[in-house]
Amino acid sequence: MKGRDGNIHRGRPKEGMPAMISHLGSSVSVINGMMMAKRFQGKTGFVGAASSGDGMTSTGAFHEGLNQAAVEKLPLVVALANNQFAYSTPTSRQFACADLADRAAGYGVRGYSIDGTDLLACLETFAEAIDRALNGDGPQLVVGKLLRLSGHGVHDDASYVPDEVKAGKFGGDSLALAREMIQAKGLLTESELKEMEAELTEEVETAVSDAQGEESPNPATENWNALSTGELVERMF
Ligand SMILES: Cc1ncc(C[n+]2csc(CCOP(=O)(O)OP(=O)(O)O)c2C)c(N)n1
Repeated sequence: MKGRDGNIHRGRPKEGMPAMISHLGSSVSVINGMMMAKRFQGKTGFVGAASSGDGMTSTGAFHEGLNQAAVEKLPLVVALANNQFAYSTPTSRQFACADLADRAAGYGVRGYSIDGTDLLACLETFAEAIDRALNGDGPQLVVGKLLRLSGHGVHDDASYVPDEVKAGKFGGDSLALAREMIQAKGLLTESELKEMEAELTEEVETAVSDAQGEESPNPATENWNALSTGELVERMF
């Protein structure tokens, strides 16, 4: 695929470029850092978004990140896809609470539990969560229940998913169900839907390609001052 820099990027980072092969648990802290930086710069009117799987919520990094976001009342919205399996581990071996959204209360965070295959429920819930985050309500944890219809990776045939789970309430294909709903409600015509899908695919591919085409940070020229200004550091030494 061709990035905005005109180069062809084939879905993998450039040679020698540090890459995060698994974001498991750490994405919340990265977003927190970006939001803290904006706060220090006096910026307002922004929301930070992080997405996670059910498995990621069992990592220490996720706990630390969400706790920090809650204490700092950061405008964070976490989209958590509970697809019932962390790789091949079923949720019964992953957490002991009745619903993953129950965890939110322990952090002092608002939790939402929704059917992740229901596009309208997702849109309404995220609109509310974003609004609350923007208006100073702190982090919002949205848990959507669904089923991963493929393996965790190309090497995984997902044969560990029982047939009754596939046939269960959340076993549908979210995209197919969204298309059906949009057409049943007459929200878009077939060709408008195809056009929108093509536009969104292009947008995502361009974003991935742009990110992969960016230069790595140069440690020698980066400003590493997190809590103080460069001016302050210069005055101290
Ligand atoms: C930092 C880190 N810790 C552990 C792993 C091993 N690991 C790979 S996938 C996975 C489970 C991921 O579960 P989930 O977040 O539910 O994603 P899904 O399997 O549904 O895609 C684990 C623990 C890893 N890749 N990286």
